[in-house]
Amino acid sequence: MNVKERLTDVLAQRGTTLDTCSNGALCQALLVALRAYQQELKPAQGQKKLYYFSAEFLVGRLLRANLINLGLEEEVEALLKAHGRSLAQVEDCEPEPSLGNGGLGRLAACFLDSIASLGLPGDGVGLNYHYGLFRQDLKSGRQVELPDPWIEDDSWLVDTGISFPVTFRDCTLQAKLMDLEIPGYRNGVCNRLHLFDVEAPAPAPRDGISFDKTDIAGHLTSFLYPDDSDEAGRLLRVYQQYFMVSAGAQLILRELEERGCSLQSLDQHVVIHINDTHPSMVIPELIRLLMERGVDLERAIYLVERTCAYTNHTILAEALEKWPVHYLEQVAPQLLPVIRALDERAKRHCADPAVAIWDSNNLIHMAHMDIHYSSHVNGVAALHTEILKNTELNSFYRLYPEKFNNKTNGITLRRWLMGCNRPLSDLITEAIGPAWKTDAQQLQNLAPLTEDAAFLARLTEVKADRKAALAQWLREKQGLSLAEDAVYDIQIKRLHQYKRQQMNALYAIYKYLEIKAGHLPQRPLVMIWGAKAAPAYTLAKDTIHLLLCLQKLVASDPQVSPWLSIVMVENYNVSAAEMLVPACDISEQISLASKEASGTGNMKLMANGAVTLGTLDGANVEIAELVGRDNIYLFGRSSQEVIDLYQRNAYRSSDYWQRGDIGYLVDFLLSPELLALGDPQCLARLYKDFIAKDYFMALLDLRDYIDTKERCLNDYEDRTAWSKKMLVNIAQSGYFSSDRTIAEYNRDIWHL
Ligand code: 26V
Repeated sequence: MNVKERLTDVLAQRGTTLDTCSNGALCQALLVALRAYQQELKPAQGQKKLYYFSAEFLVGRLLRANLINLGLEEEVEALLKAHGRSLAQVEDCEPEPSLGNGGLGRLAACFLDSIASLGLPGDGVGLNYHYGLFRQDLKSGRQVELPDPWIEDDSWLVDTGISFPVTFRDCTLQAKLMDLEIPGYRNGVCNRLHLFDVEAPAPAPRDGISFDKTDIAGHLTSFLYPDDSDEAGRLLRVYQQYFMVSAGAQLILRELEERGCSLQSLDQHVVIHINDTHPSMVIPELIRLLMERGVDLERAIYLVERTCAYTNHTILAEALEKWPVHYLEQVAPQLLPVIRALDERAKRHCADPAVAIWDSNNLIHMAHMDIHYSSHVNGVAALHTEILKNTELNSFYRLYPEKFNNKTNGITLRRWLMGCNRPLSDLITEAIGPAWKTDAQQLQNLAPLTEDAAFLARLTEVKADRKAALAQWLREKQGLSLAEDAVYDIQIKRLHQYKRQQMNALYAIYKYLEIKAGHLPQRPLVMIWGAKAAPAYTLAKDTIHLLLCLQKLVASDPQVSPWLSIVMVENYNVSAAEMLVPACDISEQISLASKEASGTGNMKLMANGAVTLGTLDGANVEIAELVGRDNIYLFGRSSQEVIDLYQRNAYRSSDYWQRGDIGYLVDFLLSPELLALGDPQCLARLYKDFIAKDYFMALLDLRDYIDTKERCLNDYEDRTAWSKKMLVNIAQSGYFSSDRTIAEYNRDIWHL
């Protein structure tokens, strides 16, 4: 049956037709039709199979991505069009599975796409959160968190009927295996994302996102790891982690047996990738399960170490998980003898307390366990890996230099160019043919077109169209009216001080005051932020408050509003990113150097023709090398200078505040204009943080940031020169295809 027959069949069963059904019903029918398609495809085969363990898979909407990979996008688009329907409107009815916080979870989703598209045998293992990350409403100047359900009667989830018992200290729960299918790009392969769920999930909390965190049986899979600001939240997180790894490890052993392989050859047939420390308990759990099946401890350790590989995604100390021993005692006491043995063995190898698994405060260092007992450890961009080796994990690097390697992150261009920006994708294909879709390095064939005036004009036109589409979307969603001939300056990522949204807010104040003083820009500037703040992260929420106050201040000032717009996008998620990324002119990648492990938004924006304004941090370093200094705007202190400042404890933000050229921007937080609009307590807290602490050194780089951004805006006015910069960025973005990243993981680590 072709897709048209399948779809009409499904609709007929539901008593409706392509001409009469609602967009929502059409969306569901398409989903059901595609699922049937996918179930006929085969998983990639091989001697060895990868299990990619991650607490987050931020897959986003699946309808268009699956249509693209199944090779059905154009056929379905034409079919819908023939009936006066639009795929864009239909896909808007699909609830987004927001099963991740940000970069780490989205990376895992891009990786699954590339693993399947390269035809590699590899499945994801994670949790089936019913509400994922909270939905963010912006009300009265504040973020309000609400549950965000995505599972409907028709969902992409396939109930496998398989379940595994997971035994906690106080109870045993069945882990039900629900799968999402992951089709490869037009290659007949369909791998799987295994999401474990509890059997009897509790209903959604009615009021916001608070719920009984001690109801483990009901709520274990309700939310993507909830608030860790209280003990019940942290404990629930340990329950989630153990549930995921125990069920995942049992699945691995079951499949090993089904393939007729012996436990003794585990490392020949299985590779386990540990995505950050959330799945780290898979190491002791798998050792425990092997021992239950008769393998002795030393042999089990040997096998598991050779099977596991670990990726580190951050150098921020507060983000490195350390669980108190009594949490593990409460959740899964059966792991403690194994962890004790692993720790003693590690201590025999090296007595340095800096590398202990079980420290003198009875904390278990998950990353330390990963490094001692994995065969490979990698960072996610060149600079990040160097910092791990030379600074953060130096003691480990000296112990195990051969384990450390770099794997620079990547993104799937199938979603982040073909999916979200068809006009650009088609323009590229018209110029260089379609081979770039499976071999992204071929985007470099665009480079000679920097001399082709007609092509550059079309590129500029596509960008203008995407900006108009974004403006239209924001008009419908948020009632905004944005100038379409403006420069679109965009910062989209989780809200965190190290990412320095607050520094960008100070630039907005600078621009506002300049305009008030009669220094008008050459064209309007639209500044856009999209960001969720962790529910208990006060300063992040204060920053959202500041941005919303500035949005109001500017919008209500007729002298300023023709020249400047400040926009906080509500509920920034993957679907919003798909609207924002194609429309961006200036990509804000302004983290404090050394703090952003890689960034992946930087890559998505670059591939869509945005020019980066950034620090030499994370993968920005590699972007700068690829595009050259003329096609990126760099500013700020280097990672080494920042690391030295921390080591010498030598940064005093008050020194910078006292300088006449930036202090007044901070002082504006307590101006009568802002105090009239905002909450004095929030604004004062931010103000005080800037002058008395500023741990992530926004004031250190502010002057350079303002000057560089002004230069960038000025350069934008040479429209031809700017369009060349856009094109160089697109042409060089092929390196950041996750196909390249995954090929490297496979070549150096997995050997599938
Ligand atoms: C976690 C937490 C949790 C506690 C509060 C503070 C905090 C700060 C950061 C994190 C990050 C956890 C790991 C993570 O998401 N890392 C991101 O991984 C991306 C994919 O490798 C990478 O591009 C981002 O640079 C990195 O921040």
